[in-house]
Amino acid sequence: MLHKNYYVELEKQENIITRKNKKTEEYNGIYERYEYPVLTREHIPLTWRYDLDINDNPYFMERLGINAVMNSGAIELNGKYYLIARIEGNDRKSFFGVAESDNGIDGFRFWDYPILLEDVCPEETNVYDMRLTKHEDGYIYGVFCSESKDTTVNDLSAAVAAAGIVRTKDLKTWERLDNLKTLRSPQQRNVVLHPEFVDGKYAFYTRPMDDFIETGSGGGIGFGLCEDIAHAVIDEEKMTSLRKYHTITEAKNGAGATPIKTEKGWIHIAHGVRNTAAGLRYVIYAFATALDDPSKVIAEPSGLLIGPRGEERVGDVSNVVFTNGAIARENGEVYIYYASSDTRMHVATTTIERLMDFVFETPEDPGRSMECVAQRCKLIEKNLEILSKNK
Ligand code: M1P
Repeated sequence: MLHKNYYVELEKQENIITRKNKKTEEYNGIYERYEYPVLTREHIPLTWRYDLDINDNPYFMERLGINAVMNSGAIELNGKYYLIARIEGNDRKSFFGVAESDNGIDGFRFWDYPILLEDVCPEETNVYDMRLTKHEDGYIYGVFCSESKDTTVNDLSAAVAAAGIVRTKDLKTWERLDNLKTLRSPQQRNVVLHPEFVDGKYAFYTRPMDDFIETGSGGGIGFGLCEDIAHAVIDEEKMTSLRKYHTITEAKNGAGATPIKTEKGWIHIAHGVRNTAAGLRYVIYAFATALDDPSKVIAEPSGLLIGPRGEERVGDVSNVVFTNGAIARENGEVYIYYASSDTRMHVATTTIERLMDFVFETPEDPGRSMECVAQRCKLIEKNLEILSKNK
């Protein structure tokens, strides 16, 4: 016999999972936002949280609760949409779980078990934020943050971030490879594997950091090549999208979704961070790099692509939107998956054509208020002329 509350909770969960998602009224011409998050802590199977044995759990208590579901890698495989979600337990430890949907905007359901990674680093305490790359070598790679305690300093909170690497062909069996070594950067987070070989080598977007939180001398998103993916070592890191004073990337930035190949260049959907009196504010921005040199920025539209709005602003780490996964379909549709405030997952939909138009036709940030106003006045002048002709 099962506890009666099991059936109550199961029905509530079923209602959330089967609820149809709908576009919000918000309009910007670039993408559509959706009413409901695509993944929340309520989507986590009851079997992961409760002990269903009525003798051992007579009050039907959550024994291993889940705090949040966020930053998810994304991939389309055999016509289905998959998110490799970052799931954070009540114990603060994150892990990964596969959620599957038929349409990418609702109906995401977790597989029976979370992913149990090979335990290869005894010092590794936490894992999170997996980026998925369908590489031209035939594997699907997952690159994630592998966090350990920094034992070199006398500070209980000090940590070291490195990039862990796994690979799979079916999202079921995962082979763990060596963590990425970047010889010139002490810490790494937000590392993304480029889907194609560059000069015959594996290419990574990196995020050099001096410290666990502060990027310090790290100037932005880096780029480096390595010969052997199973024992990945990067010596030199070139810079791609740079952090800039008084912009959305002033404090830090980091690669997000695996770059999307278009006829004009690789489109990157990344995150930028600035500091405020209320703490760090994370937004999502886009830029493009050259097809013949994926480290070279060729377009960087001004400002943010997605910023936290409404309920998205509030959560465990408020005022944050963060992406580490997007799906670009063969028919040109693009699904951008993003988490809000380190608490839940959302989707925004657009197309490759619209993204290209946004990235290549939106003017750049001129860098100073006066020049920004002048830029806006030029647009207004053009529009008033058009309106006067259309009276
Ligand atoms: O809390 C906001 C984000 O902080 C980190 O991003 P970054 O490395 O750029 O500071 C990540 O840990 C990310 O998981 C988190 O969402």
